Parts: sequence; C-alpha cells; structure tokens
Amino acid sequence: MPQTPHLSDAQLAQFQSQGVVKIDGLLSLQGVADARHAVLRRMEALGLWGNGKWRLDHVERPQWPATGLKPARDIGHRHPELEALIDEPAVRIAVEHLSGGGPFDRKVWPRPQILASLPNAPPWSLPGGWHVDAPRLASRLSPGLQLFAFLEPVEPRGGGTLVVAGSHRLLNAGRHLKVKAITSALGAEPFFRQLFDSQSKLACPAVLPEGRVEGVPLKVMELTGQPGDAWLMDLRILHAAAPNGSDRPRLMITHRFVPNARVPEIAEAFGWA
Ligand SMILES: O=C(O)CCC(=O)C(=O)O
Repeated sequence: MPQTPHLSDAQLAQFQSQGVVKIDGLLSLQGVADARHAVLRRMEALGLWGNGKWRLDHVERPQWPATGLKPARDIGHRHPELEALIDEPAVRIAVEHLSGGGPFDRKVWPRPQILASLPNAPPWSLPGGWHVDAPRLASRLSPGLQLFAFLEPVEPRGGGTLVVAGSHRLLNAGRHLKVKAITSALGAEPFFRQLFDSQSKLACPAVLPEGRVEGVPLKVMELTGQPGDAWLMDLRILHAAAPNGSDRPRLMITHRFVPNARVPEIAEAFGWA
C-alpha cells in the first residue's frame, strides 16, 4: 500500500500557479509492475518485446508524427491492472486534494488510456497538435484533473507529453468556451502563434519556450519520470503529444478525473443534450 502522499506547500503553490505538478512515487511499484506486465504481454504478441528486452531491430522506424503503435488497437485500454492504478488510495487522495473532492464521473472518460510511441525521432522537435480536452466553464472552475504516469522511464526528449504550464489561468472570462475556440483564442497571442506555427518548429531546442500572456508566466514543460511517478494536470492546460527521441518505446498511462459536480456545466458548455 503506498503511503498517503503529502503534497508540500511548494507543490500546492506550483499547482496553483502552473496548473501541473509532479508527485514522485505516487503509484505503488507493484501496481505499476502489474500494469506494465499486462502491456508487455501485448508487446510480446506484436514481436516488440521478448526475453526481457525490447526487440525493435526488425521494425521500420516510424517518423514523427507516426508513432508506430495504435494503443487502442495494439494494446487495448481494458486491462484491470491499469484500472487498478487509478483507484489506488494515494492517487485518490492526491486527486481529491487538488480538485476539491470527488466522487468522479466514469461516463465521459470511463477508464485510463495507454499512451505509447516507438522511437520516432531524431531529430526531436517541438510538435504541433496543441489542444485541450475540456471546455472553459462560465463558473471559471476547473473541469477536473488529468493524471499522467509512467510504466517505463521517460527521459527528456523521450516522448513525454508537453504542456504549457500556466495556460490554465488564461481565458477564464466567465463564459463557456469549447475546445476549438480555446485554441483559436490562444493562437491570437504571439507566444502561442509561434508555438503553433509549424514553420518555426526548431529541431532539438536546447531550452523549451517560455513567455508571458496577460501577465501570466507560461512555460513549455515536458512530462518525464520513472515508473511510479505521476503528474497531475488541470484539464484547462494546453498540451501536445511529442516525438520520442530515445531508443526505447514510451509507455505512459493517462486518466481524466472529472468531479460529478462539474459534469452538468461541461455538458452545457459542449452543448450535449
Ligand atoms: O502524450 C500523448 O501521447 C498525448 C496525450 C494527450 O494529448 C492527451 O492525453 O490528451
């Protein structure tokens, strides 16, 4: 049983200001090992894993944005070992602490998803595809939290999701905004216009972009970590999948925690019946 995570004052302050925080060792190592085994069984069936090693030599290297794997088709998301991770007590406590409390909806996003990519770079470059998965709410409240966790080590430039820390503080103007309206409003700002501009994609930038919009400091950050580590992200944060410049597959899981109390407003914002 993992220890109850204690979020330090610095972590809480970081979550407030940046909308994303890393919690080392949030998931139990046994739980992660079980989930990793479930995924590796599928990788073995695909010929990508065997005798305790990755077997990528016979596979043509995909080129970003191709990832070489379709997790839903090749691995499947319905694994009890994966679902067990999001129900671990330490995860629940951290998510409830940061989101203001459960219970959480399981209809919109019923189970965790695998995020997987084979090595598909160099050169590593800033990606396109920046998006959010939830609307801005007229109440200005956060729609919920997204968990990202690692089944395999993910080092810098190793395919970890990229996020624009601080972006949750923008566009909370007291009216609903759907996801396309959010990216197009952000794209009117020079910082985001440059980030979204595929012509300006720098191969292997030494430093990830930083900027300021409406007085809010913004910073592109890469979600990296070791098995068991997790990041919790406000669902308002702009984010994108990234190339995998390492020599090993990237294996992460993600899950979106939406408090039941937020669902009616999200449904209204999206225009669901
Ligand atoms: O890291 C990835 O593959 C992208 C994750 C993502 O965009 C999402 O979960 O919404």
